[in-house]
Amino acid sequence: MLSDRLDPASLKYVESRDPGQGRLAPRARYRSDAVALDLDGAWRFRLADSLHDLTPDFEAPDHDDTGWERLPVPSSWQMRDVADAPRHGTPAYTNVVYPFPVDPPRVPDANPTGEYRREFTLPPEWPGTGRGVLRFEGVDSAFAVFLNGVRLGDGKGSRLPTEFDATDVLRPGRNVLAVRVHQWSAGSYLEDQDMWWMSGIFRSVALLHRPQDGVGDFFVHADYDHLTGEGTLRVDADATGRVTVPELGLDVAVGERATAPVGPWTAETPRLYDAELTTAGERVRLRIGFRTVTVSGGLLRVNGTPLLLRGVNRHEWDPDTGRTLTVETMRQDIELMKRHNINAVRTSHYPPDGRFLDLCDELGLWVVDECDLETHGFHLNDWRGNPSADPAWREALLDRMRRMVERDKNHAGVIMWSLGNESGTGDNLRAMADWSHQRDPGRPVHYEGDWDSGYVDVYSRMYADHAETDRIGHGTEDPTTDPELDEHRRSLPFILCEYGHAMGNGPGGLSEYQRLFEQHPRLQGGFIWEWIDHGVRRRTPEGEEFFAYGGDFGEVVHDGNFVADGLVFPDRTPSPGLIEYKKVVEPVAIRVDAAARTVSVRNGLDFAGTGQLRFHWRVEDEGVPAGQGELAVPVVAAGDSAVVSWPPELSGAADAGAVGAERWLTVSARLAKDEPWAPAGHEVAWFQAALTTGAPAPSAIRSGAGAPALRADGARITLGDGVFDARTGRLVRLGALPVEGPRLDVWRAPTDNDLRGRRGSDAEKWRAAGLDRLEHKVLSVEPGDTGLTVTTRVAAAGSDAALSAVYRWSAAPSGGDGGAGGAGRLRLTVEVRPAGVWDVTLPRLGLRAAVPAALSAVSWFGAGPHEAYPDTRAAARVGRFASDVDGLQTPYLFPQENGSRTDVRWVRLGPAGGGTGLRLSGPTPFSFAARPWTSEELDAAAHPTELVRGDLVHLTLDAARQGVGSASCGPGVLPEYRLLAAPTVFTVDWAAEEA
Ligand code: IPT
Repeated sequence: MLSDRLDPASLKYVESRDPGQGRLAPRARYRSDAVALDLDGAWRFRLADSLHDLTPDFEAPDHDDTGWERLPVPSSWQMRDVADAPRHGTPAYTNVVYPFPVDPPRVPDANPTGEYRREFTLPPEWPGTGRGVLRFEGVDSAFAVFLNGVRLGDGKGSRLPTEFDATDVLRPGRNVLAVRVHQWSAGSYLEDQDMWWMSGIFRSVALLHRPQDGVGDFFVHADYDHLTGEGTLRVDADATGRVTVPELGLDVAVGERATAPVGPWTAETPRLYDAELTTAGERVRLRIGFRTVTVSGGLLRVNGTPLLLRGVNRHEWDPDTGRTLTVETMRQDIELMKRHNINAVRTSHYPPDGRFLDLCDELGLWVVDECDLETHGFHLNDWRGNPSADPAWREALLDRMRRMVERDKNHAGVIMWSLGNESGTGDNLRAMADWSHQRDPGRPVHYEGDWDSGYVDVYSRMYADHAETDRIGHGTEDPTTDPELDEHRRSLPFILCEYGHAMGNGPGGLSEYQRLFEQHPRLQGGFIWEWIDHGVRRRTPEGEEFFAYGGDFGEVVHDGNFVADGLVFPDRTPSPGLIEYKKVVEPVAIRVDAAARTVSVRNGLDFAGTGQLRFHWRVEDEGVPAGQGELAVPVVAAGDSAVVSWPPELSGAADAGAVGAERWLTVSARLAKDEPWAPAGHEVAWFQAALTTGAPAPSAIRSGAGAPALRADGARITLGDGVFDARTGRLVRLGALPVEGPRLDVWRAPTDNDLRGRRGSDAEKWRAAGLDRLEHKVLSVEPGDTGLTVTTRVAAAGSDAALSAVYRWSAAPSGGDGGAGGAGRLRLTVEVRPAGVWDVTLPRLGLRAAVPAALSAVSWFGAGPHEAYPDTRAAARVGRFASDVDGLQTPYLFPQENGSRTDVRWVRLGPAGGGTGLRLSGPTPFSFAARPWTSEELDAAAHPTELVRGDLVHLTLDAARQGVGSASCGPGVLPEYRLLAAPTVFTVDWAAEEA
């Protein structure tokens, strides 16, 4: 029962649309010389299961809380001990669906409520005059604040600051602050972002002294005129004072305009000027970046120049602390982004911790700052009652917009305001846009959810496929639903605020998007969905770590691993998708003309020249270094190109003696000196050109004289080094190596992209066709004079469609024919021919085989070092690489096809310490994967910890693979990367080899 000493009316705010009572007007976040008391740290904490279970008088200064546990502030209470034994509920994940009945503004009776208490003493330097303000940077989702037993007010809007005036109740000595935080509130209806539901005081708390005659709020207007090179500064404030910019010799009154020649701020050249705003009572430190954002001539411009956004959507995430991040983690995110050629962030889908924006200003990222608003779950109820369209919610929505804009308005990096995400349509959104335009005409407004785009300044969409994006680029998109808006929308620049869904293996098709962005001026780039996998670090009872996703906490309603769709893993290890994106968006395009002996460099940056880069060349013969040096390239201005001739050393290396091996030239652009976000030598862009194609591979192994004869005796057939099972025709031994011989294989453990799709998933079709359960019928095993021919029919139960597979084995003469592994090389040529009706694509077309697990050391000459698939191929470079089998696995949170290396000329697997290994090579490059488990085991596992190493290494060797696409949310595999069943012949040579 509700404690009889608690007046139910005192809890009304929980289910009220009202954004808060007793709050101060929103204002900028800044640092000044005013005294501030950090209230982060260990607070006393008790979790009540519901409002019926609250502690009476918990706010009373003398309430005995000694029995309460201590919880860190900031944190989310569900993350407490989450790895082993969560103490206070658990995180719960849903994407769109509300995890409670949709009955706004009411929320469930089971409303976990945290009771927080802490004491503090005013520091000796606390002045006797002025005011005291309690500032909460973020509390999820509604809260009431009591100081010394007095209620100061309440608030909502989890990812936005709230301030209360504490002056009248502050005491010189001991003060007791008590905060009640509710998991669910009316505000929860506005916070249906695709992420874990978590609660608590998850951002910092401070008591700020507000001096008499101090600064309240101020707005820095710092424009840049690209025609004159002049900056214009005007700082508006609600106090009189002066603004000084020593470096510019500026000293002006608040509200007064001043101009000076300045270096502009851009994400590529994040020039900030230290400045000070001084009033009679306070000195505020400013960092000013001069830049002007406009939409003009149909383009989004900064300082007159149209931008190309190479962006990501960033949620705040840490696998151990959830949405509470340290400033080091924020910096790490930005450094990682900058190192991967990312130049823009959309703060999906709420304003980030303010310190993140300080760092974006400092290190240089374009920011689309998004309001804490998403009502996506109303979509599942046909948008009935959507707060965006209900006047009763107008104030709540406007309040959120105001609080974001007021907090973040002084950041040079913020170039657009976003109203929120996936909140349908409605006049409240228009009201937010109108307010923003009036308050800050200097920043365009973004919102994706209203495709008619009546009140926004850019046309924004998510997951539009390549064909539609191309039409938008041409300006030939379908008209708006409201014909009156069509002209307006056609005049707008276009961005893909989400694309390239980075869930699991992928996303595929990024290069094709980038080509469109580069081709059509109207397409100003986009933001990959998303930066990081929101996996929660947990441990199995055996102590093995894994990253949990939706459902792992027993949630009744959840969206599984859809929360794991980032370019970095939860621990911020880059995924192959990030490496691919880095290459696809590299800002400098290097090309080689081997015939003309030149290198061309095109600078794709929007502002900066290539002065910070040094160019370097390297020649390799079959991956072995054969020369390197610097390449003198003049500074290329943004948008310009230069062509330079090869230096004599490079020509020399290119011409050096006939090698009989493939010779490749790699040219790379690297940082000339340390930058704040990466050390000197960091590679920004690269290009490879083949200088020779190598010696032609032997097209056939000679038969006849010298070729080892085939011997058939009973159960075994021997051919050269190979021993075959006479009934199945499968290779069982190669020299001293036991082998589970190759056989046709088309299955892959479906990727997240295979498993989903707008028009049914590929994986469903594949399973329906039985591709995961093909049976191999041996039709004949025919030993011949010089070889063995095995004819099979491969088909699934219930189907008359089949793949006919004929395996032709031949042997190299002992002593070798010059090819590697000549001691006993076997050549296998496989002829595959589809029979019957094949109306599904194939995941892959190739072979599977297995060798003892001791063969764990892998080296290859081919593309690498990362996995690469036909449509995620841009970042893989040709070279010689080595790894152990474990290192070849990509640990996607949900196990799936991964780790396949492409364009492989040869691969060797051997024992770690040396000894007999297996060498596979072919006249045409192939792809390979080597795993401690089979594709079927990979397919069956839900977490990497469920995969068990056996005593074999399982190999897949592919002549062809289907691409991966981005169908988990977005377009599937592009037609050119779909793999159709077709007659195919491929050859792989097998040799046991000493190393
Ligand atoms: C889109 C959401 O904006 C984003 O938050 C995320 O959920 C993403 O999808 C998928 O991971 S909305 C979707 C209906 C396109």
